Amino acid sequence: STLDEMRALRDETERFMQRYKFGMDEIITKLSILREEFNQAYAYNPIEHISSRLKSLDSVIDKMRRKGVEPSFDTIRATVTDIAGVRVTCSFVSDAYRIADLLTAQEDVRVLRVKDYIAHPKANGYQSLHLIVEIPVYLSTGAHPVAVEVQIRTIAMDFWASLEHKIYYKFDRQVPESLLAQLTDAARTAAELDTRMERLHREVHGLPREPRNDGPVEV
Ligand code: 0O2
Repeated sequence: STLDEMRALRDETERFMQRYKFGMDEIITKLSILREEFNQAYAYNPIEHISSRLKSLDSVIDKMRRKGVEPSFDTIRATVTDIAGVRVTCSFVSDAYRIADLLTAQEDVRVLRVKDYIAHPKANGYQSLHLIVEIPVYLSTGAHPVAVEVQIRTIAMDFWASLEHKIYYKFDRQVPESLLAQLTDAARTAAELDTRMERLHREVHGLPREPRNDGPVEV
């Protein structure tokens, strides 16, 4: 009956979304372990904060519409790689790359895509290191690979991005020119603060003035 079909679809949707939640949980555990271990081993904390969110089904469908793709479980799986999202806030830019390196070096983590908006900021000034990774989730039916988007950024980048995000939605994606210019300018100030803070930190710890620069660059 139609009712049975509706129930079946509901159950399939729940199963579909649940896998992303599990993938997110796996990544959060990995990051939390790194964070705790760093604290114990080096009395140093490269991670300030970890947050996560599961994209709502509504936002997933909106995104599919914007991309002009007909939503189905298969097309969503193939096109929306940020259903599971984990955000890592670090104090310093070098920590962002260090966390990315440590996570992607793990055997069960497969890198699908790297978007380095730190080395190559977006036109509006947005900076962040995005990793789309795939991780196996072990269910009663076996291992299922799940894509998780990991956004790694500094506190300054995060501060900027959260305000920009609010403004973007307040103006329904049509931000007035003058505000855009001020935002881009503020992004420059944030990037400059990051550079100064990193220098200070390195000076205090007797490290070379410039950090190594061999992080991911693909955009
Ligand atoms: P929300 O509301 O945060 O979920 P692609 O995946 O390649 O088709 P997409 O999704 O634009 O294209 O990829 P990208 O550029 O990596 O952006 C993914 C996410 O990064 C966004 O998710 C935002 O969270 C964040 N982001 C990207 N650009 C900006 C920006 O200019 N400002 C801010 N504040 N955040 C940004 P969503 O789904 O677009 O939005």
